[in-house]
Amino acid sequence: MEQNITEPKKRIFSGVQPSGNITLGNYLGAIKNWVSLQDDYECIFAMMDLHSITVRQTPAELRKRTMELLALYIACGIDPEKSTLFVQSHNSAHAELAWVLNCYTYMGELQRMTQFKDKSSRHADNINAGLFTYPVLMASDILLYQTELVPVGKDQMQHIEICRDVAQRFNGVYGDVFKIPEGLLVKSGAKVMSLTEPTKKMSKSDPNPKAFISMMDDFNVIAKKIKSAVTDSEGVIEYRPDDEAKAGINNLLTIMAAMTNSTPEAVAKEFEGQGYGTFKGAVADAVVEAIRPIREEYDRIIKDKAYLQDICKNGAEASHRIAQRTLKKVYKKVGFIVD
Ligand code: AQP
Repeated sequence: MEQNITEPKKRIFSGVQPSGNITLGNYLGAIKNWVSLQDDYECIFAMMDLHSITVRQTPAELRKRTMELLALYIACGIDPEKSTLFVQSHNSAHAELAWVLNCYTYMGELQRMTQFKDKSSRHADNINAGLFTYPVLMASDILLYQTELVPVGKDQMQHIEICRDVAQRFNGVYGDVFKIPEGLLVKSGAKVMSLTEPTKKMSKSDPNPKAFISMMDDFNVIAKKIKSAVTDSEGVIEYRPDDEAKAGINNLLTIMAAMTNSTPEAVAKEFEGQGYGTFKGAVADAVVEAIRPIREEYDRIIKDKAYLQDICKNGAEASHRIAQRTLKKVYKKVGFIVD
């Protein structure tokens, strides 16, 4: 994606919640794409800990996973010299703008959100207001930085839409306060599905560990999970995205395509006439070989606590500087006293 070098770089914001160990879905749908965008855009990536407490977390584990997530970002290829990396809760502007935008978002809009419906059915004992207003905090994350592009997986596109609606509504009342962002999807891997229920998306908080591949899984566990992934009894390797009966094979084709920078159709052609066992073996090898160098890098980085803390500190300062400009503007527009 080339830009005219005389123009300032467009800004990108995205993040992942430290709500579990990152899955292959998070990697293929989001992080892998971020890596390739770093040279052409001004990138800001956060560890979204504020979002993660919409579901109960164990405090010590959340702290640990937040730093592990930072180490994993870097191990995946996010370069702290090129991109700003910070912990969401280290910048209070996110929560502050979210309060204001809560007052410009309608209950009806939030009630339509698939993620709310899904998570409230999975956590029926804890349907808290944060779970409901999650998209408003996400809109604040994005709008604070006058973000132009948000590289996310397909599951988050509905939240990007509501972010755009709220921003346009606010701008409609107060003038051009926010840049209207656009979502950016990868070609292959925008929605990686569960290995046990392939009509459902792969999630790091899935209670069944066989459903997802964690970037932290042992390599033999990864291979085993892929080899026992649910498929169908037809025995034909063909990409039929609209056929639910082929959801398992479609998913493995999508994963293989994302791993090899190909397309599911091309992968299906390559494995035409072969058995599911052979194909699953090849997918397992491709996934393990892609994760291996990331894990080696991760093992090295996670030991250097001072380095990671330094990145968090610098990232918090940099994000604060940008976010404050937007927050002050918003406060002024709505009538707060700003010095
Ligand atoms: N299955 C997926 N396929 C492709 N992309 C995915 N993403 C998530 N799951 C898939 C993308 O990963 C980024 C970070 O997601 P998140 O952690 O902010 O929240 P999420 O979308 O709710 O991810 P999970 O794994 O399902 O987390 P839990 O289980 O905690 O809810 C986003 O860009 C997302 O699109």
